[in-house]
Formats: sequence, C-alpha cells, structure tokens
Amino acid sequence: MQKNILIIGACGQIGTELTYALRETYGSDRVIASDIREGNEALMNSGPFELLDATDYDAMEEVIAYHEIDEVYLMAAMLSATAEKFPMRAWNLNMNSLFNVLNLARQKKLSKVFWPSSIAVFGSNTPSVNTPQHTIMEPSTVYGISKQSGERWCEYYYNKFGVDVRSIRYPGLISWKTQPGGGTTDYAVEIYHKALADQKYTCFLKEKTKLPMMFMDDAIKATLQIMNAPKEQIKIRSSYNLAAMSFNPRELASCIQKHIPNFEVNFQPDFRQAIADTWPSSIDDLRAQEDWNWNADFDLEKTTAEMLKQLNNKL
Ligand code: AKB
Repeated sequence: MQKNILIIGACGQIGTELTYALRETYGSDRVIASDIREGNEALMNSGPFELLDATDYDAMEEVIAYHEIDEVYLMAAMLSATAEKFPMRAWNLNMNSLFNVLNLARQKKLSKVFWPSSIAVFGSNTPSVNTPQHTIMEPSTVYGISKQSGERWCEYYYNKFGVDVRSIRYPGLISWKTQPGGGTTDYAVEIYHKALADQKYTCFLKEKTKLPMMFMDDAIKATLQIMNAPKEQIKIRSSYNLAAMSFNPRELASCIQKHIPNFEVNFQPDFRQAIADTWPSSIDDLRAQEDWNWNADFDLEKTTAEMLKQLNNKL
C-alpha cells in the first residue's frame, strides 16, 4: 500500500538521514520533510519541504491534511545540554510537539507515529552497566525528564486510544552528513572533525566517561525496522532500549590515532560532565533483539574507519 510520510525536525542530525532513507524506500514525493527552518542544500533539493513549527497544532494539522499524511516521524527536540540552559523552552518544545502528534493520531488522522526517546531517561540511581529495559528511572536533566514523561504518554495513548506509537531510546549518535546540536554525546562527532582539521581536540568530558553510542546507519536501520515490524511484535509501547557499542573519550581517541598517529586529545570537562555522570555506561537491548530482530552492524573500529573516510571525502 502506498503511504505518505511526514518528518518533523527533518533538518536535524537524525532527521536529515531519515529523510534520505525514507525517500529511497517510498519515493521522494511521498516523504514530506518539515522543520522550523530550512536545511542544507542537498536535503532541500531532495524532495518536498514544509516550514513547520512543531508546537503549532493548527499548522501541523494543516500540513497533515494537505499532504494526506499517514505516518509521522517526530524528530524535533531540544537536546540535553541546550535544554539545561533553556528549561522551559525545552519542556514546551519536547512535550507540546509530542502531544500535537499523539492527539492528531488519536483523532485517526494518522495510522502510525515514531517518537525518539533517549538513554537520558535513566539517572544516577539506575544500574549503569547493561542497564535493563525495566529499571529505576530517575532522570535529573530537563531533557531526560521530558523524554521519560513522553514515554509514559506514548504508552498511555496506546493503551487508552490505540495510537500505534513506536519508540527507541537512542544512545549518543555518530554521523558525518549532519552535525548534532546541543547534546552531551556531541563530542563523539566533533572529535573526528577536529582530528582531520587540526590533529588536536579538547574534549568537554573526562577521559574515562564511558557512554553508550551508535553509528547513524544503525540508528536509521533500527528506526525503519521498528516502524516496519508487524504491530503485534511491538510489545513495549513506552520505548525500547537500543545498543551498539560503549566507549570513553580516551578509547575513541586511541582508535582515531590508529589512522592519524599524531592526533592529540586533552580533557577540559565542562557542565556537560555532570549530565554524562548520570547516564548509563552500557545498555541491555535484549527486548529489541527478541521482539523485532534488532542487531547492530557498527562497532567502534568500523565507525571510526567510516567516519574518517566520509569526512575526508567531504573535505
Ligand atoms: C544528547 O546527548 O542529548 C543526545 C542523547 C543521548 O539523547 N545525543
């Protein structure tokens, strides 16, 4: 069956690559990209685009009606580091955009919704090694609180109104097409750019801060996989744990040094260290493996080789 898809927040780190991937599968004209501002030239030239503020219910309803949208991927959000600076703006964007989409889905204006959660839903009382799917969740960041609340609302809308909403707790994401913005795991992208441009990098996290991470190709694969899985296979309607690899900044730098031997890294932790300190170091994603056959393709070595190759080509 042909379907029309809307991506909200299409110009961000995940949104850009998701737009390309969905356009490749369903055809450019059936995948509408939208964001509060225009994206890069390649994205803008790849298919239809709408300027859309995700907190504006009426505007969202209009775009959905005009393009006869069946599915929405809601990728607009304020990430952890920026959200600490603008708590109310983060809460407003992260929650109201979700309510807009869930309410439109409840009124049968959408058949399926994807909404991203994050490892930020966990807190310092959560077991930090192999964090289980169901465990203590006491997030202490604005972003984490918004993601945990969002998860509860997704499950509520599924149970009460039958809204087919699907979600993943993304780890830190590493990509070369689009830079991340405002996250605590952003160092793991910046470091590659700096290694190639200056052969040195000052990291804003401590060298031993181990966090769960994932290459963007795996994140896109997981997103398409959960959205394409038969409804009865999606047994968790809050959000699924998802994992690929875990490393600390020192291990990442050492891996880059195998390709760029004179690369130097030093460490000057800033306010983002306190955020990272509350997040798990590794994630147990058994339920995603069992329910919809998840498995990751990229480890640290493979990610590093691919990042350096692609960024080099870009330069
Ligand atoms: C962030 O660092 O805020 C994000 C995330 C882990 O959700 N990359």
